[in-house]
Amino acid sequence: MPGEIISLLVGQCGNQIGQQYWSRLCAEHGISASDGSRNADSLNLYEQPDIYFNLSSNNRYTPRAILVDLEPGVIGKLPENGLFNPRNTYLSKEGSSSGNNWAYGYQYAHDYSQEIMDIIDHELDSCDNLEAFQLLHSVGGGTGSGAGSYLLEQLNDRYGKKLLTTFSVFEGANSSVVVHPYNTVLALRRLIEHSDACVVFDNSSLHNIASECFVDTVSFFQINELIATAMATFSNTMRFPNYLYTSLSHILSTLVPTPDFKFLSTSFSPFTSDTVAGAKDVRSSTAYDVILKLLDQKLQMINQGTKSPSFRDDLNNRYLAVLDILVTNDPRDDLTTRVDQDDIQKALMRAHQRARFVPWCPSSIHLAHGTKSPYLQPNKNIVSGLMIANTTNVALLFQKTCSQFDSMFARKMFMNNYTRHDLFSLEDGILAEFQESREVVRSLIEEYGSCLKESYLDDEDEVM
Ligand SMILES: Nc1nc2c(ncn2[C@@H]2O[C@H](COP(=O)(O)OP(=O)(O)OP(=O)(O)O)[C@@H](O)[C@H]2O)c(=O)[nH]1
Ligand SMILES: [Mg+2]
Repeated sequence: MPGEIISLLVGQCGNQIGQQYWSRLCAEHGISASDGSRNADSLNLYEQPDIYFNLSSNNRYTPRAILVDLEPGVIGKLPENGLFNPRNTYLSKEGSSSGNNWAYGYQYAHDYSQEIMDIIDHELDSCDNLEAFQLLHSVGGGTGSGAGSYLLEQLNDRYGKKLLTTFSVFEGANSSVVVHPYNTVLALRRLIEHSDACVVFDNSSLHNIASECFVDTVSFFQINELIATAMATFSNTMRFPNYLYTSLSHILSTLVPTPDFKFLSTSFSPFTSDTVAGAKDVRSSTAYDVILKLLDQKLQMINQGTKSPSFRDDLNNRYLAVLDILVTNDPRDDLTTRVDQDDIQKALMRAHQRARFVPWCPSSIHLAHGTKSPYLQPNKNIVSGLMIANTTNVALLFQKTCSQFDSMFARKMFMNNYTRHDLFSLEDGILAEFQESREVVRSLIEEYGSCLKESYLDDEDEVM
């Protein structure tokens, strides 16, 4: 069996996304989302739910997930829910949020790190061969951002040989969190320094995509449905293994060419009522349509719709690596859904002509064949697909956040909120923290700029 993956759901956003993600995994594996039970008759030989679920002695599937928050709003209600393990939840003693303060979240996780790490260690005991940790969080608030940052440092320190991945939600254009540029830059430094891969979502783009594909007005629930669908398709080839991309390390070895360029974006098509509840109906889609549609920048969950003053056209969507996961009914069950290989070849040829890669990377789009869960309604007219792209677009997102950071930091706005915590109580200490984090992000953006050059790899040789 491929190695297990333990997820850390931190803060409101991380927990809300996590709960929708596991509802989806339950549906895809015929597991009851209310108590983790599963009808033994429904066991399918090909699936591997154990990567994400622990099967207990009483035949219940429990998510390999640890839920952390400082306020009880989201996870306080969980004991009523029989799916998650109540021993895997950590709620703050004070019961109040960090108030969108990265330093508060970071300090809190530092002070109570032993209790949180004990929960993680306990969960590890139920794994035979842990492959990865994955952090689900937002970077603009305080808990997911600050406590998430501290936990990443700790996990890297203690389990550095395991993969550390994140699903990180960035603020939208109309954010209600005024200090989100500070929290984001401080968290981004930890993602850069301590993770192996980060899948980035941007709430503005998700909002735009959701308003196109849902019948109702857009809420976080719907946005999270899109994220959960992308995440579930990301792990499809591990949970319904074929012969390729059956482990996270295999997927990442295709997508992450160097440790610097580990930020990934996703696009999905089509979101239909087949894939998410409440979405508009689409009658049919073919592999050909999907492969080409996935290159549409409007579908990118970090699309830079509005250009900021610092927008650099040269950084606009140059790929370093692309993996498409096409999902169809299982051909072992339904021979009529075999996708036409000629169709795929033709689409890939066109896609290769359209996609712009950086000059030193092989410009090839990798393709994996995913399997639609046998527990979901089969629909042989629909092929859906996820594109996971390593693209320079993330640098534009970081650059936009940095410009907002710079204009606030130049006036030292809201800084006193960050000095109220022991670890950062000295003004020099917090200033250094801000400046160093900003410098780490600046240097990454510069690296994205350099990687556009034909001579990028030769320049690296000179440095060495
Ligand atoms: N996509 C998505 N974004 C969310 C969700 N909940 C919150 N966010 C975004 O994340 C940002 C801040 O994060 P929260 O996750 O609420 O904050 P937190 O981690 O709980 O930290 P506190 O400041 O301590 O409450 C918000 O401004 C929202 O834009 C969610 O369910 N889905
Ligand atoms: Mg909160």
